[in-house]
Amino acid sequence: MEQTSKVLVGVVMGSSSDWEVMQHAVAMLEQFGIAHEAQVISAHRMPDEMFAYASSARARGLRAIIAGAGGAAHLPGMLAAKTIVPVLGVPVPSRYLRGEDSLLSIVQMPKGVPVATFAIGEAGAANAALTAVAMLAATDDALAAKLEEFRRTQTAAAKSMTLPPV
Ligand code: RP5
Repeated sequence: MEQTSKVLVGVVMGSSSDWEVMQHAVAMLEQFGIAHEAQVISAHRMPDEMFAYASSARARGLRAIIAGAGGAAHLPGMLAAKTIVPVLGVPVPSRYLRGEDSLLSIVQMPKGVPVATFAIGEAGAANAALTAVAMLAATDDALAAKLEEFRRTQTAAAKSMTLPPV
């Protein structure tokens, strides 16, 4: 998944079972041509690797980390505890509580250690990527133009929506 240019956004998730949701973040980054990487890093099952990833993120040039996890979703918060690179948290739907557990685990960070938390599931994953794009677009006019075009296309699609007769 790693690209040739310098990786700007890291996408991590607690399990390969999160991929179904998190692939939507990766697809959006690819749509905008953002150099990224994607891998499994489990907070509970790979704590040393998680700490190493967070500790080295800034020095490696990452400008944002998109972190998805389900259930007791500690990955985004623990990454945020170890780096000042912005962490965008995606609650992955869980088997028993439909991702409400994931959402609450990610969103309720203590004051001083922020995780920007998105919607549960696919929309959250895509929007986390779009937020990373917007952050990068602050210093990249070509990327900003692409993002404006994306929004225009979306608006045009909504305007052309019709409803079936009653
Ligand atoms: C979390 O536990 C992962 O993020 C995943 O959402 C959940 C279940 O993981 P698996 O049992 O499918 O590996 O750590």
